[in-house]
Amino acid sequence: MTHRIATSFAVLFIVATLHAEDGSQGWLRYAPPSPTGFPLTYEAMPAALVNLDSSVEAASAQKEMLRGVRSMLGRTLRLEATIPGNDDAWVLGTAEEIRTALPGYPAPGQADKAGPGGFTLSVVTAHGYQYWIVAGADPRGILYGAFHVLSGVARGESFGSMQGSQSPAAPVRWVNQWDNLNGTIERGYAGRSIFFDDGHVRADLTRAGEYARLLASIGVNGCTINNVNADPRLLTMIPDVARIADAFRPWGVRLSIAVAINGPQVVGGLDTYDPGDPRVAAWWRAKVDAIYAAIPDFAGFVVKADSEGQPGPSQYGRTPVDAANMLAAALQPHGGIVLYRAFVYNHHLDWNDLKADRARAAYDIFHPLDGQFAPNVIVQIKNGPIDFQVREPVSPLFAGLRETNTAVELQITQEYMGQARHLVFLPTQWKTYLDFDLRANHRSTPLKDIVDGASFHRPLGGYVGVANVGLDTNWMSHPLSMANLYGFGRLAWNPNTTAAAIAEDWTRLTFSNDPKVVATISHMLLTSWSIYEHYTGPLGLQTLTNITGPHYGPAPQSQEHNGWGQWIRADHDGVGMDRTVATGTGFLGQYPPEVAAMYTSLKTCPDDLLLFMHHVPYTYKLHSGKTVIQTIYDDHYVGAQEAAGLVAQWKTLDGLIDEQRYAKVLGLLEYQAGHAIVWRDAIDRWFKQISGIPDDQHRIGHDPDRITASRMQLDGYTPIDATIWETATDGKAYACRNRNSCTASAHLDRPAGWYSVAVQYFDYRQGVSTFTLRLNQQTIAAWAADNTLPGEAPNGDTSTRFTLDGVPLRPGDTLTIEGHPDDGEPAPIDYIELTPESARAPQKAAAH
Ligand code: GCW
Repeated sequence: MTHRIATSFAVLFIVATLHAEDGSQGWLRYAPPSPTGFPLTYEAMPAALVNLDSSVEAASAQKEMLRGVRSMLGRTLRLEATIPGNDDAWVLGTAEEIRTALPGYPAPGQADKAGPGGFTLSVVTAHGYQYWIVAGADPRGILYGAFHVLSGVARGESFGSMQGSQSPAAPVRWVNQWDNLNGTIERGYAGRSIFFDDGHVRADLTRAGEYARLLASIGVNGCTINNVNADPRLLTMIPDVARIADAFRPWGVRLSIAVAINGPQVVGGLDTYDPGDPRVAAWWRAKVDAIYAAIPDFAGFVVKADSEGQPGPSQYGRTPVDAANMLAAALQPHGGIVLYRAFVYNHHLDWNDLKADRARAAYDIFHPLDGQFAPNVIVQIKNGPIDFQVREPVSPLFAGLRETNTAVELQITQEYMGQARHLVFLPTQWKTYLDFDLRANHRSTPLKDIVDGASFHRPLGGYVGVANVGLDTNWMSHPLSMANLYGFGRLAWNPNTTAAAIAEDWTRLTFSNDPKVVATISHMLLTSWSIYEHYTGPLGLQTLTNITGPHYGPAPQSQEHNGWGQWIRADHDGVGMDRTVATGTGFLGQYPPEVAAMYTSLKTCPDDLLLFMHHVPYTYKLHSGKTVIQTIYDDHYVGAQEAAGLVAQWKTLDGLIDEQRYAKVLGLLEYQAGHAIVWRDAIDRWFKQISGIPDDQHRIGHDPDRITASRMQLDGYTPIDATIWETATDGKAYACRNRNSCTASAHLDRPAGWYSVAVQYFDYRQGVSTFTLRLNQQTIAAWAADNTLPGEAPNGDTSTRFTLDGVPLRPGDTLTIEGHPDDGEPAPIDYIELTPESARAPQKAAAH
């Protein structure tokens, strides 16, 4: 958090003049499109609307058209039962219904080319009247068409420019929610489950319906409501689950559940869950029949088995095919499908075995099974071979399954990507996966064409996004994280959409059409992944976060010396996993030959994945000409600088967007900029220590602007070890224990001038310690450590800073931090940093 002395009046004034927005509507705000910057073309819009289709989806489309047009354009459309012969009208219906009612459809030269789920927008002129047509290939298509129209209106597009046919790229466009029955969400960062509470389905499912509306607006057609680490008891709650399906149905979102393969034993009373046992298959058949009796449009099952402690077919010497096909057989008569996850690996790998490699697991297990899965099974494969890291290569399994349906699993929730506290726009990253050409059979086979079914002529397949929205009013906690949910839908609908188009459209819908707002936020979104990569784990090292803890702050050592296999094999001489066939784990041999050759050769292996593929000395020179170690150092300085730049960019929007979201995002970006410094310092210190190679710019460990607690005069504060040494200065935090308050004072000898004063401290999940900052005798700031960061000890998860700008300092001044512990949180501190604000005009800050 950053604060300024004596600016509260200005802030209050702004609050009073701007309309507040809470983010609950996501990108469906239906705000009036400002007429500045584009022509308003809706004068000619028909005043009537006819809906020819009787489906629930078309009823939603109709309601949505009325709501959107009224909200954006201030007009109330008149509903007509049939196409009026004496007035213009919007016409909603299936292409077939429209052809019957309006013989002129489609107008010459306007072929209706919409495939399943698709729509065609066009204008038909008959008896001198205009009919603005939203023709769905089916009921869902009508709904998607209506949302498309409304999105266009919100962005100031004319109906003319929207005309034409669109169809979704793939049939499966699902989100997975990792919601637990007790109401918590695994890797969810936006509050509790919208579906479950305390072991039950919530009585009030309003949010489930609102979620389905958001999903429908971006073409998502399925939602798996529970954690893939599945609780078998859900299988006993079908009547209640059916209520969620009822909330989804008007929006064309089909419900799916994740199932535990041991269900027959845990809740079914059998003494086995062996997929080869006929009693087990019969149990699943009966269960599935019961589900369809309650939920006729039930979509199917998602399965995580034999992974991270989940039960699986291996218990009985069976394979994923045995388990998947047994479930598929039960679902097949009803049209249901199984998404069987390929995230199966041994998390007790032997660190000492240089051939062991978690990245190999999915291919090693699933490739031999290619061609054996039932037609209604899809193998759901994470984009990369490890686990949603900041950068990974594409999983080679996508090219290894040519007679099997596949779907790509992308992670919308920012588990390894800053947990909705850091801005990371993921479509930029996803595009690098979707566009990556695996060169199967030496021809163009980009990932998007494989999962669409085009490359290997598969009838089923698509996109799954792990979303994890929660009860937080704005769904994903960080207002800008919603761009990731939106972007997932857009890419699942059309993977050729550019990240820039997604960023721009989302910004227009979510904030405003003001060109400055659009340009600024789009730019921030589009650069954010690269910024995050710079200050976390560059060169293919993975995120370098605490993989045995919350997956949040820096903790590179946690990757090593354990069974999880996220190793980077950093030692005194070099770093990186040798995954070559000749000398390494052989992982690269899982790729088709052209890709394997590209990664194997140091000449062609891209720098940004080098250390994922190779072990090299720290002094190895990259294509950029710089050494590996200097690149690691520099990238972290660049990244922290860029994160600070995000704050500056956002501040240029003050007054251009509502104060509520402006302030919320500003607070988050300031926190992120501070945490980027924690990341930078930790990773650079760690690599400097392990490599013994100095930074050629002498930055690491030389922070002339800092006064560490160890150099202050302490009253009550005592040193404790940071649990991850590199995340605090000299591995120590200073804690206030067994006292009500403690102080740390620094006597200053800085040149007189204006300074930004940052206090680096630790904020645990538990407890709300309070701090005051005094300049000589005067209190200049007070704040509370109330950010519930994911940790209970001083480390990179909890290290954070409070910043006060515009502080006038003179030699001889004393700055004192007074900490008051609370509930086991000992008001821990690390250092003060005094940054001269040489450019600042003195009158902008308050005198003391
Ligand atoms: O990324 C890891 C997560 C687990 C998750 C697992 C998976 C649901 O840390 O929380 O479990 O992946 O995808 O199954």
